[in-house]
Amino acid sequence: MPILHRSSRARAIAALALTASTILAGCGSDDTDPAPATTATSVPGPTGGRAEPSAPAAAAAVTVNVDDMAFSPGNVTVRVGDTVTWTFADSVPHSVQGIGDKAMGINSPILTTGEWSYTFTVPGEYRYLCSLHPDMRGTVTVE
Ligand SMILES: [Cu+2]
Repeated sequence: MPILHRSSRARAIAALALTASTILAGCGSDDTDPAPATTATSVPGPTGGRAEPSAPAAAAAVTVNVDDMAFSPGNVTVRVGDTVTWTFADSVPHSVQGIGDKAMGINSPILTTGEWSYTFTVPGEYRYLCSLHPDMRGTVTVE
């Protein structure tokens, strides 16, 4: 028992000493350079690679025309991070509405003119239709 007491007390003293030295070191570096260390940790690795969805360099814009009661091209293939823009130019209004849970975010207003964009961040196949003309369908494949 006394041995245990002694060792735990020694441990406590050691912990105190560590804490004290840490505080001292902290105080000392507060005046000098804590900011550069923080900045260094937040810098992302330069070798991101293709798997990084946040790499904006490869992002592309793809346009789908909404005209003559059809989406054209009806099937487009994009890469993660790419934005698809639907351009509405028909004499009747249309919309772009995703099919299924996965495509829930694809949900444009009903438009006759103008455009609507959606950026794809998750790979997969996204099917969509026009809510007013369900025969109008298209697919976006995200690689
Ligand atoms: Cu339509």
